Amino acid sequence: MSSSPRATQVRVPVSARLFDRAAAVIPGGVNSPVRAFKSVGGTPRFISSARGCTLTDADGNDYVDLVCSWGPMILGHAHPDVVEAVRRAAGSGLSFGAPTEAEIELAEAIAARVEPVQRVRLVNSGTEATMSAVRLARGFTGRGKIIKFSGCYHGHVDALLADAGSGVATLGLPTSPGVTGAQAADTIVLPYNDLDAVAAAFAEYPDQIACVITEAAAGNMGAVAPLPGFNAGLRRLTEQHDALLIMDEVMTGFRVSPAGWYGLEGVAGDLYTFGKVMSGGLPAAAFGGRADIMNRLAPIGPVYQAGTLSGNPVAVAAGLATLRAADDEVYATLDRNAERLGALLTGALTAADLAHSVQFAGNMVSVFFADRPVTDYAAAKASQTWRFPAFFHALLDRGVYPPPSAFEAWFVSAALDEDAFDRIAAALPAATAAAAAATPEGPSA
Ligand code: KE4
Repeated sequence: MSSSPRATQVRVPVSARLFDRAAAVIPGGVNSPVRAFKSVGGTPRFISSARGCTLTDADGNDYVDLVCSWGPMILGHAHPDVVEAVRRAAGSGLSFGAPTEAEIELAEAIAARVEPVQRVRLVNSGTEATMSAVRLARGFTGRGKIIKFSGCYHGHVDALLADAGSGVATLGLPTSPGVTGAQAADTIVLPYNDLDAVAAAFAEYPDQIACVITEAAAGNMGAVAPLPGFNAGLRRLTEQHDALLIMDEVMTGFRVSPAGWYGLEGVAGDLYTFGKVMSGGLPAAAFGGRADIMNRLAPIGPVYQAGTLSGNPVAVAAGLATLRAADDEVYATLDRNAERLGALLTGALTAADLAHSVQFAGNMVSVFFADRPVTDYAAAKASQTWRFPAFFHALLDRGVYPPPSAFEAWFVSAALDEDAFDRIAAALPAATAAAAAATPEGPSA
């Protein structure tokens, strides 16, 4: 598979060869679509190693990492405490199919940080977490319909792929073939940040809606924070109609504060989903919430949910070590780094006289080429996303690696240092110039 016509200043012959070889055995050459650079063009970088805030690709090029594995790496890569915890756990066995004390410790750590979470079940991915939480909400309420929001992404769950964000938005897929009408029929998709639409849906479907699932703060259409009162309004409407509120904190959880978005806003969900940071970058995730709801889960309740590797001791060790190392100074550094990145972006985009909205959802950052703040998916799609590929590649060519999509949040780590910010600052003038020179037709052939 050859890369698209985009030229890059950086030579990546090894990544190009690996991409061609990968495509011969892995669909699209990647194991998750957004990694394929489809919306920005060019050759995906095959990463050979990472340390601190630096990624190193197979050609030996270094990059300042602003993806952080899509969120997990708040401490930076190969943090010694995390690596040592993983090494020690691995040396005691990789998987037992039986309970371990460490799983209790991780569940306790999650519950201790997020006050509404009384019970936790560990799973292997955010998708499993949201799929399980929705099934539990339906089982608990006896209702079938669910509300989600356009542009929010909750993993590749059949019922939740409608008008989703992240890779679905990145690839411009309206939804996904293979999701049958029956599977999607009970999913009501509404505009994000629109409480009137939520109230109208509850009025239209009285006693039929099991839950509202929302990203506690949206990161999968780019960083779009809930407007003041939106989450509180969801809380009020779900309580009023005996439906459950599922706060999807897979992305925000333990990143935007020690208690995720809940720690910033204080609106309690009935159920939560977590992933990413709580896994330390290994495959672990969780869902949790009110004990009276969670106790409906097998083996003590009738709602079935299971997983061969759920609570895997090595993944749990990485998650525990990450949460334990994430002290107040780490969170203060994450917030400082996000603000500094945002200020550099705003300064460069303003100097280039480009219409822009640099937006935050806690310490998650995004750049929209728009002349006003983006508050929902329609506005995100209406922004000048055609400027993003040139902006992205100009940064990548200069050793800065942001998410390869206009519909993703940028993630800082506490490992970003002065050299990293110097490199970002040095790369931005060329990036904003490239964005300014871009046209809706894309790069000249
Ligand atoms: P996973 O199944 O990918 O572990 O988690 C799904 C998920 C659920 N909820 C939220 C709020 C999420 O952001 C995600 C996954 N996030 C994307 C990044 N935008 C994963 C990146 C990818 O698909 O490769």
